[in-house]
Amino acid sequence: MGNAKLEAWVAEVAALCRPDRVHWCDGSQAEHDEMIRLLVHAGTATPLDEARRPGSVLVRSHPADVARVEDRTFICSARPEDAGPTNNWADPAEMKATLRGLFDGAMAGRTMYVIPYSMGPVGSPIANIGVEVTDSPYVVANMHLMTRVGARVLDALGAEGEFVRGLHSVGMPLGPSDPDVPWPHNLEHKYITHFPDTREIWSFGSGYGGNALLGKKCHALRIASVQARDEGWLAEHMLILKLTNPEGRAHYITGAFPSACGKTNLAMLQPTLPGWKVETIGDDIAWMKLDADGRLRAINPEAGFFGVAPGTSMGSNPSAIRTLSRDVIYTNCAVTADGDAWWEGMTDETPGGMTDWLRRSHAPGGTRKAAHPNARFTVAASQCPVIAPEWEDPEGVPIDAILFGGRRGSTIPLVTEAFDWTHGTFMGATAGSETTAAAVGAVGQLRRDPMAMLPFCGYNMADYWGHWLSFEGRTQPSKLPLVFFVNWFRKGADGKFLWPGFGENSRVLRWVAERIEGSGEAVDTPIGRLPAPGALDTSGLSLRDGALDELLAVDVAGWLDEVGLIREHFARFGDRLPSPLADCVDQLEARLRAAGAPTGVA
Ligand code: SAT
Ligand code: MN
Repeated sequence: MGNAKLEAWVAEVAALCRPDRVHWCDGSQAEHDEMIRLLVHAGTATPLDEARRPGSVLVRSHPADVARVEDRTFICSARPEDAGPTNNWADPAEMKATLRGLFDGAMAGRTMYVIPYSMGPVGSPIANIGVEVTDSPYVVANMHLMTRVGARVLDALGAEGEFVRGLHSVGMPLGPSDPDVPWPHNLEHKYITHFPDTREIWSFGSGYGGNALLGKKCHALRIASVQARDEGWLAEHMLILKLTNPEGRAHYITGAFPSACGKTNLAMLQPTLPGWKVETIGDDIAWMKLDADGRLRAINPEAGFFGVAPGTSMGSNPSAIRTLSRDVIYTNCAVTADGDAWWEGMTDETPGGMTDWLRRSHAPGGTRKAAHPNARFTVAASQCPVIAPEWEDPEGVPIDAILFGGRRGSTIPLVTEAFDWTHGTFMGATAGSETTAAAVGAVGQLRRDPMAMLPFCGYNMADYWGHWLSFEGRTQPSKLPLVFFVNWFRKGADGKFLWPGFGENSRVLRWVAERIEGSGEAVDTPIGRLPAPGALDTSGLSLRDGALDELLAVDVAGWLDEVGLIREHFARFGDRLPSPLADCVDQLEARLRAAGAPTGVA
């Protein structure tokens, strides 16, 4: 028996978009193979060498459609203040009228695919169902890998179940004699729109990544953050990892970092500390609910990785490289003369005879990059050699610690523990990071990216902080995870990174685990708890002279500047700012002034 609401909605969007055909996706291998065949036939995808990368293709997008478009992303809640100052707001009725005009006949000459998907293991109490309707076989093939698609989802939905409605079109209808192009999209009109009150997503004009794979940022973060607010849980831009110490005791840790700041690398980290082990639960999104015992349990709502390719190598992330051995969709990478994918940082030497992501022949040694900086791989998480056995546990895993972080060249120490949940929320709310190529726009500029959710929070960010703060009253505070702020990207006066990062980050994870267990030593400082001298395991690590002191010092002058920036950031939210956060910044400043004053003590 079908779901009448789903059938009615599909009929309605088909009448609006007027595709040539409607195809209900079953998520089968045969269907996936057919999508890949269509992409190759259309010139969108090129098969890679079957011996080197079995079952894998390289897709090249249009150069004007390579990343999320934040300035074309809208939250269409009833009132502008519901979306808040960090989102683009549009009136829902007006936006619907605009979109209906754009979607009218938008799928002519194309097939409309109906993709029933589950975010999270099918049937998990934390999972949620969505249906994406799209005219892009590239989207279908990616959704096959990134979500759970097919008949079992419709079974779980049942006759009465509710689902998030996602309508997507590349926005390029074809007349009867129009030839298709390799990467159909709409140069003039791009809209990534969310209607949180009705749990709808309408996305027009882009075929790339988070603009088009609607289960990911649009559903699992922007719509889900609103559902989570309404229902008392958390939908976060976080990796989830399992850390096991040499004695076999395991802890689960989440980490919120902006796009392209190393979430995938941290989730798959190979510890340099002997006997320690990291296994992956997720690399981008965590949904967390309080269980009957009052602990936060997390699932990874996704089934695959849509990871940044550049910089991924056997040195930086060997587990990712092994994950990518077969059945991968590469997007905007270069292709080598022998039919393999390549990107900057994959190998020390740039191979000769490559074709770049724009199909030009690539000369090594030039300044031109062979792969786009936001080139991506799409691959099933089950292929990851360090995926944790419990990664699909429908109950989720209990979270012991939350890490916030960003790319900060100065001021912010390697690791700082929050005094308590409220202070941890303050740390997340004030996180700053230098921008990356994951979104269209300038790269390397400092912006506040609270909880790494700046582009992904579906409602007023100040209310979202209030929601975070509310967890202290929803359970015993001692059952909540510890909160830390980490910064792998600190630079010295010479502009070089002070910390080696990657596998060496296990030293920070070790201290986090010891803090969870109550054995690790910390000192209270004005900004939070820092590792006590000697508490961070640096055995066998060669750092430059003074680097560790710099990484773990409180730069009072730098922090007083930071306080000014935090005040500016908070001022954007007016009286919507929760008062505990205003108190936190006052207290931080008072502690810094006391420490900085000649007679003061830290
Ligand atoms: O393009 S995505 O939004 O899916 C990836 C990212 O920016 O994190
Ligand atoms: Mn992300």
